[in-house]
This record gives sequence, C-alpha cells and structure tokens, in this order.
Amino acid sequence: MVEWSDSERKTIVSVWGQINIDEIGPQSLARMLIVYPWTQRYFGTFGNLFNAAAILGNPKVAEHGKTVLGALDKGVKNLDNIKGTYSKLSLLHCEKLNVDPDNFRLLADCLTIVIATKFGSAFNPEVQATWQKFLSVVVSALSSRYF
Ligand code: HNI
Repeated sequence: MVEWSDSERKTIVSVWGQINIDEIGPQSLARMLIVYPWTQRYFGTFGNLFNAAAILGNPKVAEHGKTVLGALDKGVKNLDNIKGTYSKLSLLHCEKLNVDPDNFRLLADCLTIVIATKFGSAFNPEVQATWQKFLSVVVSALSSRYF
C-alpha cells in the first residue's frame, strides 16, 4: 500500500489541475511513438506513422492520446486505491492488447518530459519526484495483472 503525504497529495492534484488533456495527451503519445518507434507496432490500425511529422499530425494518435491521459484522472481521484482503479485496464492491455508492460514506463517518461517542457521552472525537482512517484504507482498498477 502506497503512502501519500498531504503535500504529495496536494502536488499531484495541483499538477493534474494544470494539465490540458487535449494538448498534453496527444503530445505525450506522439512523443513515445517517435522516441521509441517499436511502440508503433501496437497501433497498426492508426494509419500513417511514417515519420515524426506524420505521427504529430495523425488524428488517431491525437484522439488516443486524449483517451490515455484521460484515464489518469481516475488515478488522481483514487490515490488510495490506484491498483484497483487500473485492474481492468491492466487485464485489457495484457490479455487483449498484448502490450509489453515495459512500455508503460516509456509513456510515463514521455508524459513527464512533456509536462516539464510546458511547466518550465515550476516543475522543480520536488514536484518532479512526487509526480514520478504517482506515475510509478500507476505503471505498477497497469502491470499488476500480467502473470
Ligand atoms: Ni493503452 C487502449 C490507457 C499505455 C496501447 N489504453 C487504451 C485505453 C485506455 C488506455 C483507457 C482504452 C481502453 C478501452 O477501449 O476500453 N494505456 C492507458 C494508460 C497507459 C497506457 C493509462 C499508461 C499510462 N497503451 C499504453 C502503452 C501502449 C498502449 C504504453 C503501447 C505501447 N492502449 C494501447 C492500445 C489500445 C489501448 C493499442 C487500443 C487502441 C485502439 O483504439 O485500438
């Protein structure tokens, strides 16, 4: 069971409150697909992922980026039961989508980089530490039904 201090809870809610899902979601997913091109293999139905420009301009990538980031809202609102919150989603990625769970961390890292770029100096080391703790717990929850 993960423990959250009051200050960590505040930081997570504050960072999340400043994130525009429609902007940060597409940018994070696109970044993962560009930086780690092997992750493209799961998105065969998304059409043109030929190069960075194609990925950044692909409407299916943008739409799915919003879906993925939108799913983090549940985690922020259920900090004391993140594992349970993502249990079904974990099973879906494992059994149906066959996504290698190592990829969860890659997407989480891309999201952190996108946020850091956007927030600038406000995303100081302390904020980053708390934010990454939150994402690590989500990543671990998403991996929890892989056996
Ligand atoms: Ni993921 C579908 C959430 C990481 C590949 N994914 C979803 C859906 C949600 C979601 C929500 C929609 C489910 C549904 O239709 O019921 N995915 C998340 C979250 C993370 C994540 C919260 C990590 C933070 N997914 C990843 C990663 C990959 C991935 C890292 C592959 C590299 N996801 C998929 C694919 C689908 C998907 C593929 C189905 C897409 C489609 O529409 O065909």
